[in-house]
Amino acid sequence: LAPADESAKASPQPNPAQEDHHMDWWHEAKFGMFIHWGIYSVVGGQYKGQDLPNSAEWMMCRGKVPIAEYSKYAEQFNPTKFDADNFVKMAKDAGMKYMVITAKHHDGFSMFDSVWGEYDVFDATPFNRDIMKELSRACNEQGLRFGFYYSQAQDWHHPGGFGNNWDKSMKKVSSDVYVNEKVIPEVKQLLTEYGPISILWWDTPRDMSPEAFENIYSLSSLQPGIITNDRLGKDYPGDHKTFERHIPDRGPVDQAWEVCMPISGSWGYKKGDNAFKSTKELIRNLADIAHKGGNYLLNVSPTGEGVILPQAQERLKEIGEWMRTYSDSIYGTTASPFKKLDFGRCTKKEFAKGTTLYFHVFDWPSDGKLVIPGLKNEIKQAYLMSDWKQLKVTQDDSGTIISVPEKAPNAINSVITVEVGGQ
Ligand code: JFZ
Repeated sequence: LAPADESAKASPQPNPAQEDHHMDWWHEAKFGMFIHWGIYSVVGGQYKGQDLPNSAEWMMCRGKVPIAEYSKYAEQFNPTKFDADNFVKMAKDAGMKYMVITAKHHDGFSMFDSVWGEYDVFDATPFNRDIMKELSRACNEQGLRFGFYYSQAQDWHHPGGFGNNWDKSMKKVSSDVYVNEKVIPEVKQLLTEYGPISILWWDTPRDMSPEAFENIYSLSSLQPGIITNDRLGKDYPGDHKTFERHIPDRGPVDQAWEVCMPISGSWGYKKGDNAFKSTKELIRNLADIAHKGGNYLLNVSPTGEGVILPQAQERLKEIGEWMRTYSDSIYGTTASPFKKLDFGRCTKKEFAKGTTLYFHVFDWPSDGKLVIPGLKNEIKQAYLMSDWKQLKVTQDDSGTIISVPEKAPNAINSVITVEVGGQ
């Protein structure tokens, strides 16, 4: 048995001067799954059988659907094919390290057994299950970080929520009423009854009273170390900046950031959506974002039956196959020291013994020479990440030239690992 004073020594006292490490896992992770799922998924962007442009999760607003009518979609929401373990496994197999799902989107429908009332998946649908609870459990069991998307301002169902200006039967109340009776209790519930929650993904900022902001903001302390995005309100930058759909030319250097993007054309399930990005585009996006120092939050859209479409599954599987060989060039990397490389991208890791650069080669050189302009550091070794085959390196005034085999090991992105000396 350890003497009492020994165990006291073993647990260090918190030191305020210590660095803040709560984002470490997120920076290490680089890649997550976003999920938009709700009762709108039943109709897939259609209203009265007609396609509504730009709808899916925005269907209620785009169609100016009265609350009483929209609520009825809950009666059709019965995703009997949903399997939380399967969703989580799909994310993990793709190499994703976290999952963020719509606990409540702008339509105001709660995808958990809400303390606020009955307008939720447990009470208002034939499904009668708490989807957030099932996913939280599955994520914890399989070792995936779990987080909630929560629409804190827009709520087209609550009379104090923002956004619904079409349902004239609504007797509006102040947004404080909405925040106090719905947002605060629901978010409190999500952060206390659903196990460890790693991310709170707010969407979208609107003017509310300063008290409302403060009260909502302070809830995050219920899950120490939770990470929040920058969409609570303009005075609340959160832990990271969110870029929407498009990858910035250059990532901010003084701030953590993430690109969220749907795998297809739409966030929520949209019938007939054929705008699926190719596996090539997705893998190269991941490399591009990592090159610029950000994270990639890639969205999938389950159907009303609880199915992630085969097109999405196939792409996730193919990304996973690439990741099984190349994930070391993604996880835990930081931004490229090169602004632009004609052949592709670069990511970087610092080790005690030196720096490793990962060159993501999109365009494989036809003459067997990969030229890296400006790289004049000592090269300790260079090898193909796919089979560790050592590569011959020469250097001259302009930079480094790596001799590579004729054929690219991977048609989408072949990574060459280069260990260098110096900074
Ligand atoms: C929001 C939602 O309205 C949308 O349905 C989806 O959930 C998406 C992830 O987030 O849409 C936004 C919010 C902010 C911007 C763009 C779309 N923006 O700041 O550019």
